[in-house]
Parts: sequence; structure tokens; C-alpha cells
Amino acid sequence: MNKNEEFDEDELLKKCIICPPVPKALKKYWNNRYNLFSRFDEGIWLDYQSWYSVTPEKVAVAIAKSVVDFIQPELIIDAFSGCGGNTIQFAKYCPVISIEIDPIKIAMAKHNLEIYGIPSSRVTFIQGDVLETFKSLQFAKDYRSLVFMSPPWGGPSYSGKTVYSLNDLNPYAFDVLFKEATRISPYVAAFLPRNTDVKELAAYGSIHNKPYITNFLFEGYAKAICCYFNMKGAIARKI
Ligand code: MGP
Ligand code: SAH
Repeated sequence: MNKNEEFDEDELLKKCIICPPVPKALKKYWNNRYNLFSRFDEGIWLDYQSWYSVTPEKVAVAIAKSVVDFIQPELIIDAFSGCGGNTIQFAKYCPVISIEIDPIKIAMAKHNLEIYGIPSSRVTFIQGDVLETFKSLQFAKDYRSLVFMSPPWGGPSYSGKTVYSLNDLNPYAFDVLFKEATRISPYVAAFLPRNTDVKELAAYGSIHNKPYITNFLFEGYAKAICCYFNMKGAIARKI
């Protein structure tokens, strides 16, 4: 991983929202900034979309610990890196390949990883479309690998739906992502809206191998779920 060779720092900082005034729609995320990154004040970089998409640190820690306890992965593929919320926590345990379509976010993620002391050699970033990139990652079959997917949910308006269908994910519906991910590894985890239709999720398992769902609560209130496939017995963790 090379450090931000594509953008100069001033150019990147123009895309970041890292101090007040923050846009009105991001105020609640700003107020929650230390839950997103406990080291926020050390200089975390986030752009508009990342503010509402990043996995809160304690949730990312819990997901990483769960998959490490359960499958002891030799490699984790973070299929939607964003600004690095999950990648940082996975990289504490094993090498990570992080895919992201937006080069600006990759530059931000590299910067954020450095703040958390992750050696650059630990994470290989690939800029590109997730499905295109999956094709080049077939070698990961030879390793005990996990594919983690935290795709775009279509923005904060997802929460206005009574039930969120897996077909609402954008740019790819879940069945396409799942099919391609399982060509790389049987071990797949997905971070999804709290209102996801669990009946749809159940269809991705069998009576003997049900998907395992963790519901992440903040102050008793559901934030999001993580669904683990082919990881029967994966352990739920308190955050
Ligand atoms: P939220 O619904 O925007 O916040 O997202 P909250 O506080 O539950 O809002 P409320 O007003 O409904 O109470 C909750 C969390 O879900 C965020 O902190 C992100 O971790 C995650 N998240 C939200 N969105 C819109 C996305 C998304 O599009 N993709 C991914 N991967 N995660 C998201
Ligand atoms: N888990 C991340 C947030 C992921 S948000 C974190 O904690 O930081 C989803 C990300 O998917 C966004 O950054 C978006 O740019 C990226 N994305 C959208 N379409 C994509 C595609 N076709 N291929 C790869 N990445 C994509």
C-alpha cells in the first residue's frame, strides 16, 4: 500500500468534513464522532458519504473479533472499504484486501489506518468495482479467507422503509453479491440495515446451516445487523 500518492493533501482535505460547521444533515453523526472513531481528534478523515456509512468502532471491533474467533482467517477481503472503519479492525488480526470504487475514500482510509497504527503492508487496497475485482481474487480460495460486505444501502433514507429488502441494495442486489462472494470463500459476512427482511436472509441458509444474525444495539436501540453465513456457531459479542 502506498500512501496517498494520487492526491495531494490539500486536494483531499477539500473533500473531507472534519471540523464545524458541518452540514445540517450530518450533525447527528458529528455529535457521535467519538463512537465512530475513538481517535477522531488525532486527525481522522471522512467525506460526506463516509459520515453516515462508516461502521462505528465498537461494532467493527465486535465483528472482527467474532470472525477471528470463529474461522481464524488467514485473509479477509473487505469488499466495500469506505474510509476504513472495518478494515482497521480486521487488519489487527490478519492481512486484508480492501476493495473500494472511490479513490478518494481509499486515500482517506490509508490515512485513517495510519492513525490507528496499522502497518501499510497489512492492507492491499484495490480501487475498482467489487464484482470486477472479485474475479481477480480467486486465489483467495487457497486460503482460509472471509469476505466481508458492507455495501451502500441507498443513503440514510433506508430507515424510512418498514422492511428493507435485500433487493434494495445498490449498486448490486444481495443475491448477486452473495453468489460472487461465495465463489471466493464459503465464509461471508454482511453488514446490513436493522430493518432488513430476515425472511429473505433466512433463504441463504438451510435448516442445518442457518445464517447467524447479530443485532447491534446502542442504548437499547438497534443500529444495524451483521449476518454471518456458513459460520454456524459464530459467537455473539456484546459491544
Ligand atoms: P443511521 O440510520 O444513519 O443512523 O445509520 P442512526 O443513528 O441509527 O439514525 P436514526 O436517526 O435512524 O436513529 C446507523 C449506522 O448504520 C451508521 O452509523 C452506519 O454504520 C450504518 N450505515 C448507515 N448507512 C446509510 C449505511 C450504508 O449505506 N452502508 C453501510 N455499509 N452502512 C451504513
Ligand atoms: N464499511 C465501511 C463503509 C462502507 S460504505 C467503513 O466502515 O468505512 C460503502 C462503500 O462502498 C462506499 O465507500 C462506496 O464508495 C463503496 N462502493 C459503492 N459501489 C461500489 C462498487 N461497485 N464497488 C466497490 N465499492 C463500492
